[in-house]
Amino acid sequence: MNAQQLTPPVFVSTWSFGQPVNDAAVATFLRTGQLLDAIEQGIWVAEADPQNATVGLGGLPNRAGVVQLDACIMWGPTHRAGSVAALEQILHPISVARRIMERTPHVMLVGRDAQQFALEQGFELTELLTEQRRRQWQEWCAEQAARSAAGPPSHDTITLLGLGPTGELAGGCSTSGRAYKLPGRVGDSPIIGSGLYVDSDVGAAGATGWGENLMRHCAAMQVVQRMREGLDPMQACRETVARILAKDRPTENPSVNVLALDRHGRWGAAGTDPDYCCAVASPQTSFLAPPLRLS
Ligand code: SD4
Repeated sequence: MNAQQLTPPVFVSTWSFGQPVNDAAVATFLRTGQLLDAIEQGIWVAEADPQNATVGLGGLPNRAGVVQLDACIMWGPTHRAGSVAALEQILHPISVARRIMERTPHVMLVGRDAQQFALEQGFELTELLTEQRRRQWQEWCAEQAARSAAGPPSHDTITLLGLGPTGELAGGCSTSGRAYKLPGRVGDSPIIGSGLYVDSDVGAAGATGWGENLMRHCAAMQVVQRMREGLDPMQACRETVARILAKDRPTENPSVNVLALDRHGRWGAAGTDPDYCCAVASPQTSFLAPPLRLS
């Protein structure tokens, strides 16, 4: 499959639930003309959806029954970034990440101190563990008592990349992380260069899947680096996943999935999850596309 190209503004995001996220991003961009607003408000859609078990409200909790969220945002033109990890009881971690980027000299805040920062910035506490997820967690706990081996974890992240008409690039990423993770565990998603990387000279890339298998390889940075060397986004994604597979020699699906958008409006995606797909949108079109599948 060859790389596709769209006229900006263009947005690409992970998984089928990326489609309403993209649509919100396009609508926000048409209304405000601000790419960062489009990224932030697009991601709000996934964060506020209680049916989404892997992002924000209604995300599956850690093994102590607490929803801990990771998110980051990156603005290509200034190469600035903001990130938050293990954040509890805040509905929109992507917005906290943006405040960190725009209002502090830092890139990343974590845990209780990140929550305190959010409260000082006017965010409110929200219970993110829904009754449905509490029941699922309790069932998981009962199964763990009966069988000591852990079942397959669920993992999906919303990663949204955007290109504006003047060539500006931005990206954001938000997740509740691996279901039933150890308290305090942080995955790839808030790590700049692992879950997300944006370089306006080249393009943007993001990752989704098993964070431990993505962050050991700086997956997003690898994709951008390959685009810098001349590969198109689809080739850069394929080469990155292939390199990770070659290095790790996995015996089972390592859940390594990546997504890219370059400064010309070309996009690409590749991954190992059978149901991984990417959502693509501009004011003219909105569709789901199958990525290159590797195993
Ligand atoms: C993590 N990569 O915490 C994230 C979660 C995820 O799809 O699901 N990504 O490991």
